[in-house]
Amino acid sequence: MKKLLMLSVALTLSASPTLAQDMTLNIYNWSDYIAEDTIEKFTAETGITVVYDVYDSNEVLEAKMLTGSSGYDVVVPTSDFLQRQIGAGVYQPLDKSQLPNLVNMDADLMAGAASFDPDNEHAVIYMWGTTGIGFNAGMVAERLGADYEVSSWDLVFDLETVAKLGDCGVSFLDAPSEMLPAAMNYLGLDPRSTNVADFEAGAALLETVRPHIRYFHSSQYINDLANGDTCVAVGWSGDVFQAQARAAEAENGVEIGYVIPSEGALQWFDMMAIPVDAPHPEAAHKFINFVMDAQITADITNYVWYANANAASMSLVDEEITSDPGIFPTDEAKERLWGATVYDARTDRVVTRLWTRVKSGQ
Ligand code: N2P
Repeated sequence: MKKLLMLSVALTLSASPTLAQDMTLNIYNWSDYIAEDTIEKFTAETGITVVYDVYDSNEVLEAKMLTGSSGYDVVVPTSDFLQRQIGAGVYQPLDKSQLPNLVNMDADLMAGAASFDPDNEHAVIYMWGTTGIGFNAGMVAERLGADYEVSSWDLVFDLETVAKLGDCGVSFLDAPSEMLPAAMNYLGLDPRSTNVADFEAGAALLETVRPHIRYFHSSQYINDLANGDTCVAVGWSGDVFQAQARAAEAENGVEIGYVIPSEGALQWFDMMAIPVDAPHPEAAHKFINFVMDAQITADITNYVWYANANAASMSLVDEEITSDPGIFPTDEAKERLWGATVYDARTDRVVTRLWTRVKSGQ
């Protein structure tokens, strides 16, 4: 009976391939990274049902992509990871004839993304941001003095400073390719270096401050900062602003700030791409095109507080966001940002080994 049923399902599917292909879409995106109504609107417009899963780490996404048969139709790797995964044959070229909204994209930012994906063949920018420091203004002032201005990586990398914050809770991202370069940069080394000795030096610095770090996690800090359960987080721009917004909404007196530290920070680009074995590539193109609609992208930015690369959306983005230098850095701050380096397999192994050591604290 079961066999028969399966056979009839298979027959139905093959009898109307387009219909079957178009009706569902499996999306795998970062957590806290989409407006509340984006998926609803997409389904209303297209009739396509969406299964939406989330992650908070490029490594987790990469493991799934390299294994294959993930079942996902749209995924959102960061550009350096994207490049490595393209090299592994993980993504299909986009059919740009199905993406008319590409005209909305900012040409300069897309040209920048093309350095990871020539001609933007496989991916479109979803959102971008920086990796900086989120902090609870009141708790930090209590411990470091009302005059202390949070503007430097000293807050988390200077042992004497971070030691004073240990009791209120400091968290680091569980993102080795972001944390190690930040530490290297603080030491005056090139954050884009792939020298083993430079990674070792960065890891040594992180191990020194490790006793004062409460946890390594890449999404938990949003709520913790918002609730006053932690006071400092190395985190992603928009996520820190979401913590700020949640605290404001809760009217709990918690005041959260975000800084791109004076020594500089990583600027990253998250890219929408379609796995080579995606079950619904046509629906995937529809979704990517839908996101590139000026209003839809503006709605996402207005909700998640991340900068987008959609020039046509800018006039629809809240002024509070476009004018915030933590979200859209000033030209002067931009000079201090660095782009991600693509690690080959050997470098990746070094980074993974050192990261395990830093996290375990031994
Ligand atoms: C969203 C995090 C996206 C930034 N929560 C990571 N590149």
